[in-house]
Parts: sequence; structure tokens; C-alpha cells
Amino acid sequence: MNLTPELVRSLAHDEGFDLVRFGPAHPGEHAARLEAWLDEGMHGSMSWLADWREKLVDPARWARDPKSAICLAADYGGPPVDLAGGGRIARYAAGRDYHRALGDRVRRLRRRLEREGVPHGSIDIGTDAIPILERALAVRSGVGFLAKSAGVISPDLGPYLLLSELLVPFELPFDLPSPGSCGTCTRCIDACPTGAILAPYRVDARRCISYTTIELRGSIPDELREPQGSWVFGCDVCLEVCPFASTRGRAATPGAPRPDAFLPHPVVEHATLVGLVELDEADYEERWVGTALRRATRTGLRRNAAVALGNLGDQDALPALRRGLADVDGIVREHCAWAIGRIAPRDTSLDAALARETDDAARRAIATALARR
Ligand code: B12
Ligand code: SF4
Ligand code: SF4
Repeated sequence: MNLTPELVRSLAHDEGFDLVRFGPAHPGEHAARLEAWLDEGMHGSMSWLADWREKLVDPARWARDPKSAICLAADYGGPPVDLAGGGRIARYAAGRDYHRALGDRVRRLRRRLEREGVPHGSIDIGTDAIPILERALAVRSGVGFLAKSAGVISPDLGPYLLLSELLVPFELPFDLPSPGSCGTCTRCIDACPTGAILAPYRVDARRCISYTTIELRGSIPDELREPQGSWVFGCDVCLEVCPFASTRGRAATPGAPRPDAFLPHPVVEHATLVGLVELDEADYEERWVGTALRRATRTGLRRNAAVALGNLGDQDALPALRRGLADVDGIVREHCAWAIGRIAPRDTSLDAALARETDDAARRAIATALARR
């Protein structure tokens, strides 16, 4: 095998990764942090994280003889992604589904490494979809430093970084830990709308808007609806307020072109909150395929859009929200009732809805909306 570290780096850069670092294929001390976090129940309903526990803390339990990790990062920074008329989408999710976009790049890199002599089938790859503590590997390899927001920040490229890795069965010279730190800054902790960053490095996922809008099925807890603001999918507040975002990387370079992989998907570009509340099955199954937003499910997107409309106080959304009160989906009815209660509690559609509603949560939402009169 003629593979030199320089060649690996050059192949990875060639595939479009902005940062390439080598480190241990094990999360080290981060494993214990994960265990404590799971024990505290901070993963909420993401039971797959608990199911992966053993594999997350020790990749050797499932990967094929991992000796080193090639840790990769792509800078996806750029302008905010706002829907026409309001509604915000987290930047990482606006383009073609990033699991696929980055997954394609990592798979191509794997093939190129195999062509250079790495035994076929000996490399495991990840980008958010396999049991790897990606931030832990990234920190250990020097991609960036662990920030108080729990994110990995590159002192050169800032916080808008998506991570991927290849676990390889050969030794690579490990890079040094990244310089940089948050210092005395606490902006993300102070700005988090829901108080999800309980303390430096400690995020309670159950309170995070990224969790409530993407991972959570069912109702969004009442007290987290108003802080959601106009976010429909994910949340970028802890990244946007970060001083590293305004001074480093693509986000800090006005006019810098977004890489194609992170250009907003046409369906996202043309979406509106009202359109999302009314998103029908056929549309969801045809036009929304290939977007990261499908992770939230159709019900979830409609629910999130209703909450955002309620927070924006958009009177023009009332006809769609009224139709939502009669939807077959109880979650949609519940969150549309909440939104009408915020925009126009005197709206008579609420009285009619209460008279026919059979779902407990939706009934409670209507009663709460009526109580705002
Ligand atoms: C589950 C998950 C979520 C959950 C939970 C987030 C969380 N903080 O755990 C939710 C849905 C809320 C979420 C939100 C987001 N996510 Co997410 N998520 C993941 C996923 C799948 C697993 C993360 C995980 O294992 N969490 C468990 C906790 C314990 O781990 P952790 O937060 O990473 O904490 C580590 C350190 O903080 C450290 N640690 C913990 N406590 C302490 C204390 C001390 C003192 C020290 C020194 C260390 C330490 O140990 C932990 C393990 O390394 C990863 C992909 C992956 N497979 O790794 C993506 C990932 C972490 N997410 C990512 C992104 C982009 C986001 C969002 C920015 C998306 C958005 N804009 O909406 C937000 C950011 C929220 C935040 N502040 O963390 C990126 C992060 C990239 C980066 N540069 O850091 C990842 C790596 C996906 C990827 N492939 O790029 N996410
Ligand atoms: S993504 Fe939003 S809600 Fe989650 S920790 Fe960051 S600022 Fe808080
Ligand atoms: S906002 Fe401040 S504390 Fe938060 S991640 Fe950025 S530098 Fe660190």
C-alpha cells in the first residue's frame, strides 16, 4: 500500500472536505460523558442513542479493526434560510439531504482509498448515520475545539461545520489538538431561546428546538412553543450568536458562494409556512423526497409550521389554520388551535372545534386558546 498521509489529505480535500485530520478511532473520555448524559435521560425520545450506547462508547465493538479515524469537516456557513413570509430553517438542513450529499463524498473517498491499496471492505464510514460520537472523534483529531454550545468549532472556519469520518485499519500520524477555546464567552448559553444549554458543554436535547422540531413525535411541550419563535426545522441561534461565526469561515465572508451541496433545495426555497401547514401526502412524497426536512415527518412539519405561524401572529394564516382545526391528524388540530389562540383567540372556529373535538390534547389546546379571550 503506497498510501501516505499527504495523499489521504489531498484525496479528501479533492472530494470537497475543508478540514482533514487524523486521530484515534475511539471517543476516549467523551464516552463517559455520553453515558452520564444518557443516564440523565437528556436524549428524550431518541431511544436509538440509548440502543447504540455500547457501540458509541467503543467503535471496536462493531467496526472492522479500526486503528485510526480520518475526521472530515465541511463548512456549510452562509446566509440565513428564511421562507417567504417568515419561517426559518437551520442552514445545515436546507439543501439536499446532507446525509446523502456528504455520504456520497465519503463513499467516493473510500473507493479512492481502496484504489490506493486499502483492503476492500475494511473501512467504515460515518456521517450522522452510524453509531459514532462524531464530535468526540473530531475533537480528538484536532478538527476543532469543543465549544460551550457542545459543538465543535474550528478556529479557522468557525462553527458551521458538518462532520464525517472514515475508520481505517491502519495507523496514521495523529494531528495535534486544535487550538482555540470559548474563553469567557457565554453568548450561546445566554441566547438559547429554550435554555437547553444547561451549562457549558451540557445540552438537554429535550429542550433543544432542533430536537422538538425534528426528532420529537407528538406534541411540542407547551412551554417550548413560544420560545420556538419562527423556527420550523432545527435552530441556528447558538451558531449565529457565536463570535467565531462572524469572524471565520464562509459565514463571515459576505458574498462567498455556498457550495452546491448546501444550496437551498428548490422545494425549500419555494416553501411557505401556510403551504407547510397544508402539506399533503402526495406533495410530501413527491417533491420533498431528498430533503433533510423529511426527518421531521409530514405531521411534524405541519405541527412546526403552525407553531411558527402562531408566534409570527400572521392574520393571513387564519384560513389555513382554521382548516387545520378540522384535519384528520390530531397533532395538527392541536397545534393549529394553539396558533389561532395566539393570533385571534376570539375566532369562532375555536368554539365550533371544541364542540366536535374528541382528542384530549387537542381539546386542551382549544380550551387554552379560548381562555386567552
Ligand atoms: C443526537 C444529535 C442531536 C440532538 C442532541 C444534541 C446534543 N448536543 O447531543 C439534537 C437533535 C438536539 C441535535 C441538535 C443539533 N445538532 Co446534532 N447530532 C446528534 C448526533 C446524531 C449525536 C450527538 C450525540 O451523541 N449527543 C450526545 C451528547 C452527550 O454528545 P455531545 O453533545 O456531542 O457531547 C459531547 C461533548 O460535549 C462531550 N461532553 C459532554 N459533556 C461534557 C462536559 C465536559 C466538561 C467536557 C470536556 C466534554 C463534555 O462529550 C460528548 C461526546 O463527545 C450527532 C451525530 C453523531 N453521530 O455524533 C449530530 C451532530 C452532533 N449534530 C450536529 C448539528 C449540526 C446539530 C445542530 C447545530 C443542528 C441545528 N442547527 O439545528 C444542533 C445543535 C444543538 C447543540 N447545541 O448541540 C453536528 C455537529 C457538528 C459540529 N460542528 O459540532 C453533528 C456532529 C452531525 C454531523 N455529522 O455533523 N443533534
Ligand atoms: S440549537 Fe437552538 S435550542 Fe438548541 S441549544 Fe442551540 S440555541 Fe438552544
Ligand atoms: S457563543 Fe461563545 S461560548 Fe458559545 S460556542 Fe461560541 S465562543 Fe463558545
